[in-house]
Amino acid sequence: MAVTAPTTLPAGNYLDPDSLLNDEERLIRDTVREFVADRILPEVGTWFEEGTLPAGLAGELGALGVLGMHLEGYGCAGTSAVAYGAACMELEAGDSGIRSLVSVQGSLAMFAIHRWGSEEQKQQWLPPMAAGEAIGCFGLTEPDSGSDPGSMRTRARRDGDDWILNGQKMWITNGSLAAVAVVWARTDEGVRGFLVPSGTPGFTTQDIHHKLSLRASVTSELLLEDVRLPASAMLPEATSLRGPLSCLNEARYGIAWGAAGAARACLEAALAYGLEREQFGRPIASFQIQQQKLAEMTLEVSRATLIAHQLGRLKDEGRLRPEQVSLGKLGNVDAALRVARTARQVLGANGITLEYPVIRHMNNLESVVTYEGTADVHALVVGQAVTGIEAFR
Ligand code: TGC
Ligand code: FAD
Repeated sequence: MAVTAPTTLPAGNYLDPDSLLNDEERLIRDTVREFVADRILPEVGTWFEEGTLPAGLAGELGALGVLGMHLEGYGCAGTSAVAYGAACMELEAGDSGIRSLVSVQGSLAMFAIHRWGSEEQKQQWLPPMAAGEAIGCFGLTEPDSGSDPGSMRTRARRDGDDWILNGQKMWITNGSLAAVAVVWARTDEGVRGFLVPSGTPGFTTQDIHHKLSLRASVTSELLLEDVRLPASAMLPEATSLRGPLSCLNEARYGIAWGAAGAARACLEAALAYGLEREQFGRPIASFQIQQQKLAEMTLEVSRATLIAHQLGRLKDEGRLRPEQVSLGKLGNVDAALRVARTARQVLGANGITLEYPVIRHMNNLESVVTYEGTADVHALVVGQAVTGIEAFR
């Protein structure tokens, strides 16, 4: 018979990272956690299985106040970076696909307009995007340009005052849902960004099916065939690859937090299961091998959470560097994948079903480790930062 004593520390808050949040950040975190518990967790297994998202979800996330929440003005809340990160953590504890919807909307599409757009573009698009009435997507990747976006083939050429766009974008989150696509294209003046409203003649989307990962998320191909846009559709301030890459920093920052949330959800599921499930007359959590797994998962979640907080603190102080974001994205997604794979084993056969969240997180994280810069790309960024030697080419 196992000897049991009261638990003394919560696995998901072992080093008390909650104490690093101020009152406002904790309130925002708690509000998002409650939304995830009430609205996402009861249904997300079904959305994942069916490969769908409810049509009104963006509006609900807008009402919750998480779309572009860290941006200032234009209907955005202007919260701290830590508050935004804490929200991402809770959303991804629900599902990476839901965090993706929020990341792409706020950190990629809205940030691109906020940082690089004209005043008219900001007035037109940001308020409805913050409310979730207009969804945005971000088209950088192409079939032959993933890790190396500088090799993009999508082209924009001037025709009088207009621009004509031709090309193809691939793997675009929210693509077919979007009222506006931020499309990056090569021009004679360098890489420029364009706002392409849905319904523009020559602009079509096609959803990508048969995904076994990030199923509660829409992923599409964007096709641009002689798409004519007025001069006012170009983001005036972005004049090189620096434009889109600066947006990626924002989304990667949210992912570093989000991955820690997915890991925490897997750890908590494994712990609850281990305490409940009995084999050989004892709860499986009473066996040393399982306790070692639980201890290692607790360590990974604690480390990832503290890394996320430190990135947030640096960001709020205006000192966060892209190379530091790369370390956070690399380390936290890797940790989350290891936690998810370990947790899945703790659940035995039950670990392969959607009755429990673990295999859903595990499969989702295979996308998270690939998008927004693969683990290899981020390792090379960190490698360059510490050696001074570029190893991409
Ligand atoms: P490189 O020559 O190094 O840089 C070109 C210009 O950009 C500047 N720069 C950055 N600026 C801001 N933030 C960053 N992270 C930056 N990285 C580079 C750089 O200073 C330079 O500026 P300038 O003014 O001198 O021209 O560019 P490179 O072609 O050698 O590429 C470097 C590399 C490999 C790191 C970059 O291409 C890269 O990050 N590749 C990965 C691509 C990627 O992450 N794609 C993501 C697409 S979006 C997505 O996946 C959404 S998923 C949905 C979700 O988020 O949930
Ligand atoms: P590749 O770049 O072809 O890489 C293949 C392999 O080669 C990887 O293991 C990579 O690490 C490795 N590799 C590449 N270069 C090097 C090198 N120099 N040294 C060593 N190894 C290297 N993109 C968008 O623009 N917008 C989106 O909204 C978006 N959403 C996405 C949603 C999902 C679900 C997924 C899966 C992807 C999404 N992407 C999006 C695309 C994503 O950003 C790319 O998949 C990613 O950048 C990697 O590109 P790739 O798939 O072409 O892989």
